[in-house]
Amino acid sequence: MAILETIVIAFWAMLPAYVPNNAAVLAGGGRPIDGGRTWGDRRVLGDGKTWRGTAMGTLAGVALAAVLTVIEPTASDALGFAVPSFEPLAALGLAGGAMLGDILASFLKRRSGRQRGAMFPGLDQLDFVVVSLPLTALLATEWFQTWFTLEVILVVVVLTPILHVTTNVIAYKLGLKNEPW
Ligand code: CTP
Ligand code: K
Ligand code: MG
Repeated sequence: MAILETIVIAFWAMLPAYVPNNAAVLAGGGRPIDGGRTWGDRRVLGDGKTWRGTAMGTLAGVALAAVLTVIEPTASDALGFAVPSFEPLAALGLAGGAMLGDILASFLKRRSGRQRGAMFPGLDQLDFVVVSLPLTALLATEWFQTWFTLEVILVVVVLTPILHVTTNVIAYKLGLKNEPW
């Protein structure tokens, strides 16, 4: 498979996992998931993980997967190779897994003494991949095996941190995010 083709497929397949974090930034606020609870002298998750942000982020990812599924035949035709359409469970695994990964990362940040908004290089850029891919493999196994070949997974692991850093710097410069990571 040509490298450019692999990159396009990887990006397309991951879009429902990329959008939730950004949507959560825009839609976040309100009641924190941990309800303000602490474990020891630290918060369990912190004020940066809210019910509204999580729900809207997941919804945005699933909605995008639906749109991509509608335009997939046209896109595949125009590209000259097939890009994925999304089964409902694949959409849920990618979007929900991305939010879950972000929440688990915050848990690890609090446990390791990092305040809300502190950076955790590596984890910040890949937390949502680490959970969304296994969850999707579990929920939509055949779909996952069809699209997430070893080549696609390798491209995802390289492409995701680059995209993550770029979008977060843009969001920070636009005043949408408090930190550029
Ligand atoms: N957000 C949210 N719910 C989520 C994820 C994000 O409401 N599940 C919103 C919050 O307003 C959060 C912002 O998006 O402050 C930025 O997200 P993120 O960088 O993940 O959170 P941080 O505030 O940096 O907190 P943490 O240190 O826990 O990552
Ligand atoms: K994060
Ligand atoms: Mg942050």
